[in-house]
Amino acid sequence: MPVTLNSIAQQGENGKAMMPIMQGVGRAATEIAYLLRGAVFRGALGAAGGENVQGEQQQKLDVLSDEIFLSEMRSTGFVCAVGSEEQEDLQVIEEYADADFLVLVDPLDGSSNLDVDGPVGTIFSVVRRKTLKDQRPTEADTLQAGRNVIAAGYVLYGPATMLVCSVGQGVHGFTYNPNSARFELSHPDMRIPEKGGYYSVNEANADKWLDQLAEKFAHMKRETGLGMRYVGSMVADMHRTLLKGGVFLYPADWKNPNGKLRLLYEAIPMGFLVEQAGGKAMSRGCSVLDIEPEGLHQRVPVYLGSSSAVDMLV
Ligand code: AFP
Repeated sequence: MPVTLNSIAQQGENGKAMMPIMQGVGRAATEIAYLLRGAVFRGALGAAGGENVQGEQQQKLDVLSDEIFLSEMRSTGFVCAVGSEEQEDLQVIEEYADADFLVLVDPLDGSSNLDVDGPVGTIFSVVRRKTLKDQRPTEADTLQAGRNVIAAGYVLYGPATMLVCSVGQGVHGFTYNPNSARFELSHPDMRIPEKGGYYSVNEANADKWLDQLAEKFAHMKRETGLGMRYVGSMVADMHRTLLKGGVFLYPADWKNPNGKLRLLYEAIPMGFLVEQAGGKAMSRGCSVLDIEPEGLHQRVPVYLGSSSAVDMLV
């Protein structure tokens, strides 16, 4: 009998809620994967015509994936609000505004890869609300350090669709089986190898890096002998880093003094997974999970991966 999402989601004290939430993520993943496969035939590729709150051009598929994810979180009955990279404000789910959990999501990360049929992903995390149940959830509920995260994960839309997640008891990878129409456990207890693997960074920015990174980076390359891979889609680059080892980084540079990646939507969920897989997740001088968020769309430099490689860079 294949091990399905529920058996992992139910571990821990929030199991009753994490089962429907993880199932909701699984349904959203299946719908988004289907949408991506047929996008070119339905005129769904290309720009939507608007910008998201970061001033980045939204793709039609960004907008559609965001709608799918919100709708699936609504259907769980356990989520009072969703914070999305594609939305300026918190989306309160009015019917369940007294529910205990909030979900933060980047519905379609790496969407600039869509034009070249490259891999993209969905990244999410779950926190418990801070406001009382009879109050309306607010942005303050989402501004919680990564140490408060209850569950996090990502979906990788690659040759197979994979859902990799953790409820704080290790990291487990599920692959969508089209025959059973289920996510089945394919990569139990993922651990980042301490040695080997690749470094993954947009090295074209090296001459602009801050924090004396260029010297530390050259040292790390010499000491570790790591090979190099970079897709430019965080989920794909992090999935490889989790499986093969090495380090993924998006550091600060003089054009992006806080790096490019969003604390709540990218850094914290991935940092949570990396620490659960035995690796290290650092920003400037501290763990990504110890940063107290100040805004929904805040950016931070990130260094994620095998401890020894990360240590040489921070
Ligand atoms: P897009 O969603 O605009 O493609 O950005 C993807 C991303 O946020 C993240 O997935 C990548 O790791 C990073 O940006 C790549 O950024 P560069 O293109 O600057 O290397």
